[in-house]
Amino acid sequence: MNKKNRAPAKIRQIDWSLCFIADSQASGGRDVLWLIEEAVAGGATIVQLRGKTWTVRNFLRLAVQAVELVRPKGIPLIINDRADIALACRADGVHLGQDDLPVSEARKILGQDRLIGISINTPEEARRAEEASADYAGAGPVFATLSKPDLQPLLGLEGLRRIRTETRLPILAIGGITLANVGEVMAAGADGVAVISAIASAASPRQASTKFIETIGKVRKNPAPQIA
Ligand code: TZP
Repeated sequence: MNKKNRAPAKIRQIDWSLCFIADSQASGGRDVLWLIEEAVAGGATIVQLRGKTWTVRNFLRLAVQAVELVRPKGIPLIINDRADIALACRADGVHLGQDDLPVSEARKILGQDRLIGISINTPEEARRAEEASADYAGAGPVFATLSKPDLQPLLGLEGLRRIRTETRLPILAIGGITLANVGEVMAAGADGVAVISAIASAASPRQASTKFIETIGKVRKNPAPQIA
């Protein structure tokens, strides 16, 4: 951290384990609010709303409903890309891509108390995210995924480990994360994972979330020994 050694209170309170990304294109005809409800009931600790194909009005309408749904449960709701929508629906933060508003500009809009996350793909972007005082980084894509067409180079576990050494920001690993690989992703140094399809397309999104949480809990209890 470039400012203080101690993370600000808003970060210390957050459980980064499992971010369910409710995506306008990956709901498979299922109701997005139902998916959020199920993922949270199963144990998702953060929800992000990602509405690349929604009109601003529809995005805002759903965002207001999503905030109403998750706030009583103490789960943070993050809006993808749009700081204006995050402010209007009183979300807990915004998640930015490298081509969106710079973190410093989003901070002017959202202030210090809301979360600002940024997508990163390289160690250099990890360093810049920290310098810009982002609150967390979404590192990916770790593995191949159909959920984001304009894909950058895959990080793989090695790339994720490298990024881990470059920043002390909380890292949410993203891209192709499944129940089969979440253990090794966490062992590579992620603080949590961000997941679209492995939850949204699961027969039971609630059960899928629970299994993610269980596996993440096991890795935290029994971390693989570090090789010096
Ligand atoms: N950013 C990098 S990969 C990705 C995003 C939004 C898509 C992740 O979706 P999935 O289905 O969990 O692989």
